Amino acid sequence: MGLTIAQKIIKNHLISGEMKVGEEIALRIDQTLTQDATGTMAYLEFEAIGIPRVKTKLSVAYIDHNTLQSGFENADDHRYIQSVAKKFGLRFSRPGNGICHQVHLERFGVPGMTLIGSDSHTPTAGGIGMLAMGAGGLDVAVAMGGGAYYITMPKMYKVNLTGKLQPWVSAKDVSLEILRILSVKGGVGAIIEWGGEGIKTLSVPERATITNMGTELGATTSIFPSDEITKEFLEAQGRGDVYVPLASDEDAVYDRIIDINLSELKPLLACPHSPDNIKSAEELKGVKVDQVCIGSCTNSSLRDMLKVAKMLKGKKIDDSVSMSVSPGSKQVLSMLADCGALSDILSAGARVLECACGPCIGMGFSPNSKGVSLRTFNRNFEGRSGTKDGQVYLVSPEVAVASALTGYITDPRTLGEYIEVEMPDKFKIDDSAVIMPADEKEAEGLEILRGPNIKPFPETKPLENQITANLTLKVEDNITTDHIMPAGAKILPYRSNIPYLSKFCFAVCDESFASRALEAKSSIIVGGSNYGQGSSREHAALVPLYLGVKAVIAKSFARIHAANLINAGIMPLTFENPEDYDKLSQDDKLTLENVFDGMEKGKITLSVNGEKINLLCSYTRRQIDILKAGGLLAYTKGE
Ligand code: MIC
Ligand code: SF4
Repeated sequence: MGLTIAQKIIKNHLISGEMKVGEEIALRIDQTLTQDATGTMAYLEFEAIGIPRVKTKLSVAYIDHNTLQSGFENADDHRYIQSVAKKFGLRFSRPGNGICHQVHLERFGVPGMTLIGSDSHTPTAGGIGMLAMGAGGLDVAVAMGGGAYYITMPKMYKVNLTGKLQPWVSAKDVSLEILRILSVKGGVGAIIEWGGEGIKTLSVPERATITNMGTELGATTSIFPSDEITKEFLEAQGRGDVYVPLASDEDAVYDRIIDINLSELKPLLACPHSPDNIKSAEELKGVKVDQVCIGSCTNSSLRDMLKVAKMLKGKKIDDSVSMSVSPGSKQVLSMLADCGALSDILSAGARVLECACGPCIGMGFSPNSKGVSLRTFNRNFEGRSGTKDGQVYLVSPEVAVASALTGYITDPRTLGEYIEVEMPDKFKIDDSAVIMPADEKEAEGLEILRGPNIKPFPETKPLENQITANLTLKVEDNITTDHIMPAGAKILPYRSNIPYLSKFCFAVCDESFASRALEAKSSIIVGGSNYGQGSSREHAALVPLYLGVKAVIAKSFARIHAANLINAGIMPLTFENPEDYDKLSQDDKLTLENVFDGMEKGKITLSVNGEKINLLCSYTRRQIDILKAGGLLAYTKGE
């Protein structure tokens, strides 16, 4: 039987396990990346594991999320990460060098290799045929130490593209169309491979927009073949030597095939507050727009920015609109400057922000009260922009600029003649903002620089066989990590200070949760389906751990979050009968009985109000041992 692209890469990197859907497999990891908001914790964990040097082929520590440095906290964290990188053998990408995924695609990604990153949009590198996955910081720390990365062998989906995008329709619309088809949970447990004749019309940056947003489907990752287009891109980046061709076998078998005709797509928008809440620009035309933001790891390539600049050239954005443009990398920004496109953007009235995540993670540029904000980003979860009642729509750069010019949601097809952009044969290569590690000898004498904001990892205890706890919070379907552990300018500086962060846990849903949980000492959270979708932030597990959460019972879980819970020693459990969700109420006293035996059998009994409810778990041997030890760190140290 033939293999898919992902199956081929998995086969080449398989350390243990069988490549059977649903089985746990262990993969050898070639490259890792971290960003600052998850990085500090990941490196503290790496230090705790106690390995003196990273063992991967390449590991990069990026600073891109919190670059405001509004107090000492971030500057301290950045200095810590920089000193760790130098000592342990990682490259350090300075703040301002760009968003990790954009820079990794440009400068470091290699087709056919495996990459894990402590950021859920790591699959962006699937745009050049890498098997790239988002993971919790602890999993990245283990991989840096040469350990395997464990996943459940995913199903294989194929999206077959035919036709060609019509003028004013873009790769972002392909992402939004697949979200419309599959929803935010439709990719859970699957790898999405993009293929068909239509892919020959898509450049690497367009492919990367699509693999980037595969994260919003809940997919394990998304991947494109590595072909002539990949080769051209790598050559233009001066990295032609890392090119290898990669394609699926003719007789590869897929669990599901979805057909999309690119020629039929229209400009789309994801309406508040979910990336799968899709409507067309035609339907929404006339909605007043207050703010437009262009950038993020989804749409910040040179190609996107040149298009934006061309659309804005000689024009003015509407007086009522405030617009920002954040180029994805220093390479993009300096090429925009060199060709004059930057001044076209500025002359049109847009603000140019730093090459960083910026508004995407609520680091400034929050919309006005109830403000309508059109963003070329990938997430529009409630409150993520920093304005609780902000109305965020996810759009392509074309829809964003068309709407900025008119002040209303505008179908760019009404703008008239289409604007084509030409890509350069050679990108401007300047890696001066990437600091190389010290050699092994020099590294021995180097000191790690720590600031007072870095607080220790929360205490963990081995699991108990009987758990009695209060149901301190009951939440609905599709709870995101932005609900569990919000980010934004006020909180992000404290990503290495779990006690402080804990005050904000679930604040979007219930401001009194944190104090209630602390008081209860031992608690259980109940959720609906797709609990923990979104970010890879392990803080969404470490903070509940600190607050005494022992288990989360939900109808279903998002992949990375479930893994992070187990890594933190918190049990993710699902209802055998989803209707039992209705039987539970906040403040119920819950008892999980015979936990050890139940974990082996895959079924644990919950006693509540004199009634018994069956809960399911399908932990592997390794996961049972991790949970029993009180989390992956304790388990790894005890091994
Ligand atoms: C996000 O887009 O939510 C983030 C911020 O990049 C996160 C990582 C984090 O929370 O630090 C992600 O996607 O994993
Ligand atoms: Fe940064 Fe936004 Fe991308 Fe997350 S989704 S990595 S915050 S740009």
